[in-house]
Amino acid sequence: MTELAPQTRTRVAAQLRGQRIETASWAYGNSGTRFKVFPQQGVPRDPYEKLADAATVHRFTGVAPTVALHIPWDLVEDYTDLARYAQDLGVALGTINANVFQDNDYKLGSVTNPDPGIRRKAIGHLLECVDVMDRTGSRDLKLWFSDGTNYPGQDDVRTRQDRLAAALAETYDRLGPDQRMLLEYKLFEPAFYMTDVPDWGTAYAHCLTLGDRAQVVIDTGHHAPGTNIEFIVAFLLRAGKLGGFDFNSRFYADDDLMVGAADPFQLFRILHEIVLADALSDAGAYKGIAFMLDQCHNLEPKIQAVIRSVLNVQEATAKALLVDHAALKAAQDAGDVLGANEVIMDAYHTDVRPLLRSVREDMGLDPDPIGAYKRSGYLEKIQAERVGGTQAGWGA
Ligand code: LRH
Ligand code: MN
Ligand code: MN
Repeated sequence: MTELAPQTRTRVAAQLRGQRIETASWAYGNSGTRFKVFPQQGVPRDPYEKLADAATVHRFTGVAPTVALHIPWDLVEDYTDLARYAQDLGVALGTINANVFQDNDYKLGSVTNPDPGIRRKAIGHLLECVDVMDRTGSRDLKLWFSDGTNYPGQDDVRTRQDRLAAALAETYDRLGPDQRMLLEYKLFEPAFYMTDVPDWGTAYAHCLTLGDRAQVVIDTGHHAPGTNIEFIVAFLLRAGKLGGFDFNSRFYADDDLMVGAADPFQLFRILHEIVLADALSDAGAYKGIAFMLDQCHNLEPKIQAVIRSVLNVQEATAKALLVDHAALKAAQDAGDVLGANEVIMDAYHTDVRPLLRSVREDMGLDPDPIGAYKRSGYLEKIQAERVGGTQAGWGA
């Protein structure tokens, strides 16, 4: 790496130290495809053990202090106790993800179901999730609906939108003043003909109607191939409606692979828009973006994969922070197409790993989180300890 100017290093290092990435409880459990779940030894048997794994990721990376929960996958008797346990481990409970997609009743939809009784049940779950947030101190409720239809004519599109709007409004009204609703969209799957919240435009329109505390969440795996995701990021930032990310990688559909694995350049382009809008942390001009990982590690060792993902986000962020904004603006204003592109590519091609190693040393961490994790013996310990019981994971 060419030497960074001392002021640049200081500025970039401070922002990297302040970065926060939320990991997902379900990334630590067993998962797979609809064809097979390959179990791994040592995976958590309950939400408490998931927190212990998440705390391990934070211990080695220093930038992953919160854990997202999925209800009812992370069902416990006492959420106040779970929050206290998290605190003892040095982490906190983060986003609460509702789940209205795994009950037989939801075959024809949850909040958009033609049956009012089933819609009531689904809304009841969303309201219960806000009760959980009150106990865990979580700021964000994340809603993803698998609702949709498989065949033209199966149900009325506009009526379903009315039902969705009513459910969202009732849930939004239940939120406390410091709580937010994040609405996630997804192009298709499990519905194959029409999805009720298929894209950012639909999510944005509902959030606009609801109010300031309703914002859109972008899951990077939820678009048609070739979609310009960083455009969506820029548009929503400008509108004040970007609430967060579910980061992951995809080669084909919603693959939920490690973020930055399939297309590190795309991750960089997304983070470039974030940095341009001064939205990287709550210390910046645009506050409140939740940077979450929504991934499933089917083959690879889970904790190590989550650490790798955190490092991938850090590397893309460091590169985005190195873009010379003054040079970029000068090239743009001069209509210098290639010059402007070169500014972006220069930053992208910088090897930021030495910088990140030194940032970790400044934070009192091992400069090599994966090596340190492997040497720690944590995996061997949980493999020996966590025998028997039900292994919790995606869908458990
Ligand atoms: C849907 C989704 C949504 C769910 C998660 C498990 O594909 O991205 O965020 O909560 O997967
Ligand atoms: Mn998601
Ligand atoms: Mn998904």
